[in-house]
Amino acid sequence: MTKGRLQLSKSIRSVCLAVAAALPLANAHFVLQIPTSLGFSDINEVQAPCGGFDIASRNKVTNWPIGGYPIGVVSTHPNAHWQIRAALLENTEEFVDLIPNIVQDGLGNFCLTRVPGIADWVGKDAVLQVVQRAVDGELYQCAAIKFVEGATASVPGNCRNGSSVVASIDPDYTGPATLPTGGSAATTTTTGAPASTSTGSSGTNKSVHPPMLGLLATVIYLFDSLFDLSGVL
Ligand SMILES: [Cu+2]
Repeated sequence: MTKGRLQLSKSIRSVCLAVAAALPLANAHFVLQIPTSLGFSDINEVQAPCGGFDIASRNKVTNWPIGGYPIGVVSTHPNAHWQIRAALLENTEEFVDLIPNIVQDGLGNFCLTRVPGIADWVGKDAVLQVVQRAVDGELYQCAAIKFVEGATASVPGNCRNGSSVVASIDPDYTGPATLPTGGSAATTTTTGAPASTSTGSSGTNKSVHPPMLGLLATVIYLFDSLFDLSGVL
């Protein structure tokens, strides 16, 4: 490695290396742990769409109930912006948001307990893409998935939140994603009991129009603030 390259690399990595020492995954920007990813490469994670891995790889396919499946990551970046998307394998040019974008503070484990599937895609080969935008720019990890009928999947014990992790829906999000009923699903609770909120109506996913999102994010944020989640965050 040349001196110039080394210095560039050092400056890019300085922030996440500073905190990586405290985490089991040294040097990693972020690692998708749940569901099983297509693979992780620290160096190639900046490459869209899947961090350097073949988007068509189907070595381990996760069945993803429409009712929701957990996403668990470990991040070494303190201020991260997350985009959770999926594409059909037959059309990997077109990713669709599964939930509104998430903003997250804090380091370490981060768990979204209940990310809904796309009912129209049941039975088709699909790819989950998790995009993190943070200090190192955009980073990518993918997983081979297939949406299936069914209620919310259980959350494994290793899908959890670091003690300092706080997350909420990005108030600037204006995209088309639907929000799961009982909005706390899109935030960071790891218990299996995301109580219904004022946003809940039916058991199906609810379309949220852009003007609603700011209010909704506020509601969810307040909702979470009202409850003592210190034991599960
Ligand atoms: Cu990094």
